[in-house]
Amino acid sequence: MHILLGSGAGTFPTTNAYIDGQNCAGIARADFDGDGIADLAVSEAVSNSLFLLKGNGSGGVGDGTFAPPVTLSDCCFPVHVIAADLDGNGRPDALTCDYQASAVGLFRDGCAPSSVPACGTRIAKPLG
Ligand SMILES: [Ca+2]
Ligand SMILES: [Ca+2]
Repeated sequence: MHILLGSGAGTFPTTNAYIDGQNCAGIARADFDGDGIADLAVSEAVSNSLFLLKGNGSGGVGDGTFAPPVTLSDCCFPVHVIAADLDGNGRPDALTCDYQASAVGLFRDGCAPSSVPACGTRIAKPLG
């Protein structure tokens, strides 16, 4: 996954690589750790992973760069990810669409230190 930062003049002079040599399938943007700066959740189907990248910056303002990815284990070819607060606790959760399991995987509260249940634990929700 590469992020091309725009110049504001229709060009993208800076490219930052974060996840090389993988098959990134989906990206969701949310402030998963509650510091006011946008973070990313990236689904990677072939390695059965969900990557979380914490946005860099200070004072709640991001600088367009991200910390190295933290890998969370998914099981079944996650091909898409969305961010939404599914349990209504005010913190975004990540929901993956797991192709090989015909299920969705729920990662609650974006791997924040105070997450309950444990950070990065996938909760399978079979479809049908
Ligand atoms: Ca954040
Ligand atoms: Ca939540």
